[in-house]
Amino acid sequence: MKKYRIATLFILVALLLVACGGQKASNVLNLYAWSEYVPQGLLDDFTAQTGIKVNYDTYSSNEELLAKLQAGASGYDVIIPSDYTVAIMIKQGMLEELDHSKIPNFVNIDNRFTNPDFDPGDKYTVPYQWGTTGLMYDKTKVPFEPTHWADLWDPAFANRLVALDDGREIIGVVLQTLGYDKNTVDQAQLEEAKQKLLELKPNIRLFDSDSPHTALLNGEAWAGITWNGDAALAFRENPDIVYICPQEGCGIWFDNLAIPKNAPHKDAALAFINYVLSPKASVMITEEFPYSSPNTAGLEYLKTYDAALYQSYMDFSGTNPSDDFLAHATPIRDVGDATTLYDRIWTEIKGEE
Ligand code: SPD
Repeated sequence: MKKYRIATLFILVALLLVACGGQKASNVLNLYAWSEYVPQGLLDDFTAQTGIKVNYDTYSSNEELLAKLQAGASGYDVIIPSDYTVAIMIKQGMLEELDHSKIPNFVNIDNRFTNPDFDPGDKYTVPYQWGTTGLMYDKTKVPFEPTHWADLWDPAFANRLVALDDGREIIGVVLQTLGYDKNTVDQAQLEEAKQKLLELKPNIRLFDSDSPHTALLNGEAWAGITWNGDAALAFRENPDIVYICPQEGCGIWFDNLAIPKNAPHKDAALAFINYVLSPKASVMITEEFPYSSPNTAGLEYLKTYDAALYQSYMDFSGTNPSDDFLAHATPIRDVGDATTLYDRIWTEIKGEE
């Protein structure tokens, strides 16, 4: 009789496992994402809804993310790479294909941001936030109104600039200042950019990609090369902050949710990605980290949830850039083997600190 009961129990457990696809549902998710980018409230709400605990580990650049995964870090379930890094990761087989049947909230994404050139068919990624890389300044501090990147070389900015701690972004800005393609692979142009960047260094007080707006707000810096979301955060605190796309052209980028190859908790990763694409999560993101949102349903929800916040999102050049603003915005691209050249130049520039 006892043997019979054990056998029955064994069969029941086996049936349950088959019903669950042969795997136990994950109760943990390891997120590796940009610092200052995913609200803690969002993570807590996801945990409350699903019982899945989220561990949030951070990076400050695409290069840091890529290097860590290429070095073999394997415990992560969800990452947020930008456009050109997605292209590299797809090329190197570093991403899992997404099961779109588990991401019904994908319909919330504005179709201007689906099927991007770096991931045709949205096979590996879904949009998280997008934005620009522009020039932010405090109009009460700067001695003249900057309109060009070239203005940042003015001695009036000595030790008064904050710059992103991001080689591709900053070398890209210098290439744009020189009138070159920001994705050039021409060695002579890159060497010239390095010299030009060395000339800017006396004006750079600090490199900071995590919270560059802090230096503007506390008066340490008067202007900076920064992402739109940092400018929006600064503008919320201080309406004298201005954010422009300089006449040589600014940057444009698209950050995306993705699952690294062999992620240990793929079911939790898909549940998380679907949750992040919900209108509620989208509003939490825009409230705390106001980059530009690709989520139409989220922006629609924001209108009724917080009309004042929606209006400030719509009115600010950083969050809702006009066509004019974007006319000369250029994305960073995968430059293949020339990446090592960009990396070397950046290391040498930083080594000068
Ligand atoms: N603090 C989060 C910043 C995220 C910015 N991602 C943009 C990368 C563009 N190269």
